[in-house]
Amino acid sequence: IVGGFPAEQFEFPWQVAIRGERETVSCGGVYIGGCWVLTAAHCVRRSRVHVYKIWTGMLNSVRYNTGIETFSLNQVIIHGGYNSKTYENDIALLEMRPKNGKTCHPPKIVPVCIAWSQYMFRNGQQCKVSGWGFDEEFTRQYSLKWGYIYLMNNCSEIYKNRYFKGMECAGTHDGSVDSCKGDSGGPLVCYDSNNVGYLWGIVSWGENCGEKGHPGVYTKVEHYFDWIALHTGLSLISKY
Ligand code: 4AZ
Repeated sequence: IVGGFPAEQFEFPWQVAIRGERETVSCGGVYIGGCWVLTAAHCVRRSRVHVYKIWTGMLNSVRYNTGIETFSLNQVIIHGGYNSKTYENDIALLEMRPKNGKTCHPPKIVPVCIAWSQYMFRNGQQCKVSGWGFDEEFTRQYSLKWGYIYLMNNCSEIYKNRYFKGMECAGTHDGSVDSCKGDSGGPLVCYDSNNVGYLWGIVSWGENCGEKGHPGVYTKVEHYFDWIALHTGLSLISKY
């Protein structure tokens, strides 16, 4: 995260870390209930299901803290329309393996609500993005950070033929707060008038980080509501 603030443990209780074969945080992810985590498709490969680990309750990726639980995966579901060149449909579901008959729902880990309508939030809405990715000095972060960014509706002009349906832009006017390398797969959460958070985006791509005029691009979760409901079987809030 470029700019922003250090997070406290469980401040973003749906934020998870994905660790790959190199025992570092490779991506973020979002707990949505049951044994299910949402992330970016470009973070995972179906064939690597056995190497990934999900870490919940983690604050600092090099300093161990109590409250961490780790899960192996049963399944990686990558969206059928994912295009690794254009990052269209950059969304994947990870199914965690419940540990010795227990659940996938450790104490203090809370599933995020999924946005179900394109009308819930509009241009200029303030939202929070979080992750363990690079900061403004392009330095790897070990402790979770978060920042305020704003939904933007001008990205079809900014990114032209690289901006597709199912993508959403967010940033700040001066680029001082942004997601960056390593934040991919993590949550962009917007808050309604009752201060209930809804998952609106998944960190996907952008031209560099923290650059004025180049907001971050997010997978627009609402666009994939039916796909998520179908593959997880979770009873998400009714769409109608
Ligand atoms: C990346 O490389 C990346 N500023 C993630 C987010 C953004 C840029 C790059 C958005 O994973």
